[in-house]
Amino acid sequence: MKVFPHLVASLAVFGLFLSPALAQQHSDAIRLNQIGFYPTAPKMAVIAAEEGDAFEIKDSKSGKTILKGKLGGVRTSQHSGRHTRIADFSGLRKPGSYIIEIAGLGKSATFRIASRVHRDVAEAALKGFYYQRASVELPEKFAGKWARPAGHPDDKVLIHASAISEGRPENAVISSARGWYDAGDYNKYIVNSGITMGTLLSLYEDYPLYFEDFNLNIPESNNGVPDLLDEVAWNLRWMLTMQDLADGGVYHKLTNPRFDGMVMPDAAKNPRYVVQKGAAATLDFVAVMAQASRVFKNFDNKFPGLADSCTTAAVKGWEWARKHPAVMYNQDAMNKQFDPDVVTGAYGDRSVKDEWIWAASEMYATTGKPEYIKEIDLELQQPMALPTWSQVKTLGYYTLLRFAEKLKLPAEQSAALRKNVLTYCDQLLSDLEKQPYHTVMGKTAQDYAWGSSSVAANQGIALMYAHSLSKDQKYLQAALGNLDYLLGRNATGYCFLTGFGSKRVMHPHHRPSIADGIVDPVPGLLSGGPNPGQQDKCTGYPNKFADESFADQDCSYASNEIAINWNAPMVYLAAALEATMK
Ligand code: 9MR
Repeated sequence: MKVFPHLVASLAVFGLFLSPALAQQHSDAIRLNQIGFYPTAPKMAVIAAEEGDAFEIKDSKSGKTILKGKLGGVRTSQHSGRHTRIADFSGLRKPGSYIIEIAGLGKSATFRIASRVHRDVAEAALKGFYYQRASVELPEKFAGKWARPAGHPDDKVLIHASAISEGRPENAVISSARGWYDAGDYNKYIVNSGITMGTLLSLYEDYPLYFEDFNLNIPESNNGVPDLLDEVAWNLRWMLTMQDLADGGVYHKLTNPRFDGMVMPDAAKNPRYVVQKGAAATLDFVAVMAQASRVFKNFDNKFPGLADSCTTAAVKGWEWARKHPAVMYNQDAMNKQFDPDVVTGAYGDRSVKDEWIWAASEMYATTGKPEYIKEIDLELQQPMALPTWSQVKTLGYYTLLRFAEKLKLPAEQSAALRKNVLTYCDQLLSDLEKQPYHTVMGKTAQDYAWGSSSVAANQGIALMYAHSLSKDQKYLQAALGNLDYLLGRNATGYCFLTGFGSKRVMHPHHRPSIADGIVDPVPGLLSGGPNPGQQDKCTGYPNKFADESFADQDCSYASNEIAINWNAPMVYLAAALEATMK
């Protein structure tokens, strides 16, 4: 092509050569919730640069300046030593679309101030579970461009040598269909389903009214049951099949021996097994079944018999765990003894004290029988532990607090539970003013564990409980701050929920998103987030700093996978805030 330099120069002056993307380019150093803010909420952007000392908020359409302010003092990241300054524009409450501009630095992408501003986020994150459904086709009507054929029918699952029992010899075949794929892989793990289901069922119990008009456009929508519970039922029905009815024990997981390749679900044809029963899986199962029986009791006409089946399953599981309290799932030991070797997600645990606390609390709340918690040390004098797949006692505390009055808990016990949660949240809040992103998330490097996004979301949930216990706004504001973190106010600048934000996660470690040939990843999935462990050894990490150790690459299973136990607290936090800020 012949080039006329003067013409190129003048066209460039008029911006005619700028692609729309470039024309809209915004400063990566301006970090904020890329979706927006509630009118009455605190509103902050973090400036991760040395430039600038003042900011302006402009109407995104007219370009008119709406508010001017000064940046706050310099804060230093404990992880990277980098400097940040806060632009606080909480004073702006008028609904609209805005950008923030820093002289010498540039502009942010457009964000909104609106009521119900996180409704789409909450809906999409819950719909994310629909996209994880195993054993069923996702038609275009519900799945849009991510429609796909059914995969993993799981109607012919083999009994692994580690899992034999009377009537179920090695390689006997059982049906164990439905359920959600755990994560970027296609296996189904009871332990991780446990915390996921507990979180979603608790969300329903804490905010039932909010889910009355929450329509996800899934096949069961408009069946007279909240979509949240329809989605939960998909996994619940699978979980029920994981109990060996001969003795009540629950298989640890349903899995291939090795991970499937990066293929679509229908292309994955490897044999699948249920493996060894264990105390952790069984107790998590008991907790979920007890809670589900309480919740589904109110929908008996829509799910005939389901609540009763859950109660029976819970009781049988409880009895099995009483008889086999020391059976731990140790994958390496199992592989030494049995074939084929299984090398998929282990979810192994060394102590089930916390699983007992959770299971006992749910059994007590459902049956009203105090004997379930009588012999259990609730460990209320110990500091609260944030829920993770391997540490679930606090899920039991949340349930006991929810039903404290109904169960007529002794005043002393209620007070201890309350203190446990509030003390934890007060510690989260300490030194908030010094934090580089003004979030309780990320104070210590330990927050950036594998799946750090779920740490932020679970801290947010704890803060929501602290708020409802105390009515103190500081907890609510800190919970909002962690949602801001997840949606962009963080040291990576990414919005961690797929399908959302101006700086998006595009390459999650998620088999369908990799294999489907569609540019956009499956939406509504929460990326794991920074993890300085960098166990995947991908080359795209920017550095080793805890808060920046994130690579938007599909090889990065340690920082950029998605998982149901991370999505569930994301749904909880977004929906609980929507319900509370309305
Ligand atoms: O979330 C799990 C994390 O806590 C563990 O450190 C990690 C390594 O064992 O495994 C994570 O869980 C993965 C599971 O084992 C398999 N499916 C994908 C999960 C998310 O990465």
